[in-house]
Amino acid sequence: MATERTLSIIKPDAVAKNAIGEIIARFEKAGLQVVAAKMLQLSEEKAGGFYAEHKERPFFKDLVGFMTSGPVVVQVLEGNDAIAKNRDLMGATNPKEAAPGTIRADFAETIDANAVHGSDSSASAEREIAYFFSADEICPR
Ligand code: RTP
Ligand code: MG
Repeated sequence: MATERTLSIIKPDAVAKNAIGEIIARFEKAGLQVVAAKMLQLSEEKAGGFYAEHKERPFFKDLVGFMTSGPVVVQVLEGNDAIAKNRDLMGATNPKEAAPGTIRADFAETIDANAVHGSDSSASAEREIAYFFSADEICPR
């Protein structure tokens, strides 16, 4: 297993629920380290650019509307197998299908407001980390 970095976003629903700490605790307990973090209010342009791969999908407008509905916390997580490990911790996109004990099962209500984002491949992780962080904002430990 290689050491990897992945981008995590705690979405507006989870921030509004005051669940930032509980979610980050799950990453840390699973052996992932936070090496960069910031809270942001995304603009439509920034959120739309982030989810550009979904631009033609019917849910795109709602997705951008949701992601700009309140502040988010973006983080870079580092650790062994970080990309897949984070996706496992998150659970399925639709919280109704997410395995018990996953973040989405425990904190999310709907497929639109599903608590967290995580990069889905090493290519996405590289793009998404650079989309939010400059090199000097990442602090390896
Ligand atoms: P994310 O990118 O946010 O980590 O979520 P994901 O990989 O599990 O799911 P993805 O397919 O990338 O979809 C991005 C977000 O769009 C919303 N979505 N809605 N109504 C629908 O059928 C539908 N499908 C996706 C979800 O909020 C998902 O997180
Ligand atoms: Mg995705």
